[in-house]
Amino acid sequence: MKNTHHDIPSAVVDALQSAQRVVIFTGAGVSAESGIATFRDALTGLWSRFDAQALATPEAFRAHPDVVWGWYEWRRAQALRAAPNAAHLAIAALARHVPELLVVTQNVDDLHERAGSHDVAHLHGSLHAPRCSACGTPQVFPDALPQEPDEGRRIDPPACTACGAPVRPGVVWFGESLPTETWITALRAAERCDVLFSIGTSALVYPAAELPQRALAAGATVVQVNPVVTPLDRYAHCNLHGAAAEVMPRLVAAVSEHL
Ligand code: BV8
Ligand code: ZN
Repeated sequence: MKNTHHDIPSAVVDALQSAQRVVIFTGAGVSAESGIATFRDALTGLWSRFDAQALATPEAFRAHPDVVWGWYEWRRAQALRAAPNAAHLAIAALARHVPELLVVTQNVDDLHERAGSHDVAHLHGSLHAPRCSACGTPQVFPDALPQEPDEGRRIDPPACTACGAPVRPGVVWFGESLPTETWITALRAAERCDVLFSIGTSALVYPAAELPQRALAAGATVVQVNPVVTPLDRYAHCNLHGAAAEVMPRLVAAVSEHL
């Protein structure tokens, strides 16, 4: 049941039909068709001289708070302007055909929620949950940005409403631990599920990239959706090489036809 391009293999449909528990593991590729640059493409303009992995770190925020805060505010503005795409909507629809479905995302946008997914675990935090870098107090920002940050704009982070220290994005940076509760929930779901989909992720960032391996080890069917080959291709039961916004609606159509 290896690589297919356009039709959905019946074995995938059958696995979904008989599944009690499904995990949908997503990365930046699922938001690509909403116009949100994937992590590596998000470095344009001023940030092009930085490497994403170098910029998404506590050290970079300490050294260049205005560059890092400007980058995240530009990404937050992108996310606020974006709309869920057919992949997000199909994933939300799939939950209606499966007894238990959990979305585990590495993305920091809220497009899964806006598409109607209810159970979403954010392994790497959210652009929409800024907090104080010192006392951790959550900061509430108006959704409409004060000014549309253009690419490369440096913006000084605001001061914490409680202690005055710089506010930071509510995301997990490289070198930072994932939120413990969320990680345990994701790990348990991967080890108990019947089917795990890995959609739009380069499967390079750990520990998140461990989830498909944990599901495989526990005997689940693992299906990957990605236009390109990733390190997961050789382990997945099926690799659907296509864009998520094309593949996922066809998959949900196939599942609902057979019901
Ligand atoms: C931790 C939030 C330690 C921030 C992110 C050496 C070996 C192994 C591990 C390490 C190592 N050195 C360091 C590490 C650890 C490190 C790590 O894994 N580094 C990697 C790069 C080697 N991990 C960490 O630091 C993690 N923490 O380990 O803590 C620790 C332990 C205990 C106690 C204390 C500390 C924290 C990692 C979290 C980092 N934060 N995001 C932000 O968003 O700014 S990760 C970030 O990069 C994204 O969230 C994403 O997960 C990841 C990759 O970004 P992209 O490539 O853009 O996105 P993605 O991977 O999803 O790829 C896009 C894919 O979509 C592509 O495959 C593309 O083909 C596909 N696609 C494109 N279009 C479509 C599509 N697919 C479908 N349809 C389409 N239309
Ligand atoms: Zn504070």
